[in-house]
Amino acid sequence: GDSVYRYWTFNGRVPGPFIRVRVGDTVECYLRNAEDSWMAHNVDFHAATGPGGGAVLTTSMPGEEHAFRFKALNPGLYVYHCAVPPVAMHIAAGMYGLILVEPEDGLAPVDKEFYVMQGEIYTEEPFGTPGLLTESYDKLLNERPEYFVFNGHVGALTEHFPLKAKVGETVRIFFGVGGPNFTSSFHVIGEIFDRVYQAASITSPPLTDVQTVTVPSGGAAIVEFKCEVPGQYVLVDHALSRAERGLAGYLIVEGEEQPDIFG
Ligand SMILES: [Cu+2]
Repeated sequence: GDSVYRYWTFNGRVPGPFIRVRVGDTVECYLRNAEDSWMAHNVDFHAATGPGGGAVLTTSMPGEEHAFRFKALNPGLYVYHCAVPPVAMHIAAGMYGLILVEPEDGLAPVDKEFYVMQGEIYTEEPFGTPGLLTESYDKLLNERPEYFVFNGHVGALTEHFPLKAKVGETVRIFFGVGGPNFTSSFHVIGEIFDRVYQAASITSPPLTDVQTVTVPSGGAAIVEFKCEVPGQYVLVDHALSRAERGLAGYLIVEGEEQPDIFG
């Protein structure tokens, strides 16, 4: 049977919605906490300049709505998350996402863009136990997750929604780590990142020809590469024990074999 985990979410999904604005934009955020919610929630945008990234201004008890606005001063790819204490619990429960602040001239065009976030799930039951899982506050505080996941659940980017591209296309992955605790060694097996915007700094020149990029909890990176050879590629955190706890995604590249490059 399936393992089931009761998430807390932004807009019913994990990660939360991908938000895309431009530097200089004023972002208006309305946070409404559902009537049947169990507790207060809020949102801290790492893209915001101001106390708590908006956490205090948006703190909402069940049934309440609060709004605030911020001017996006710095381009980049930023994490947002709930910041109600214990913050690690709200993040582990699924309350994280990414907001892209594009530079004045936007990002260079690519053929495909993807949104991938890494997170951890802490449960009383061991990895793979079927049925409704119980969150473990003890394992959370000891940083002993049972699950590591891309986009919210085991299999999200493998059997359910693999990334897809064609030979010759350029791919951009907006990669973030919700965490709450573990740094990712993000890698795509069989590919080399042509460009990496390390720490998601878009205003710095990208690194070129990179195998693995370190992405801290509460941080992000943008990676770009051309798909030259068809086949199945595997997104991983190269701390590969985590692959045994659910952390993997597929990029499926379709097209003609390229025996002069690989074969
Ligand atoms: Cu929350």
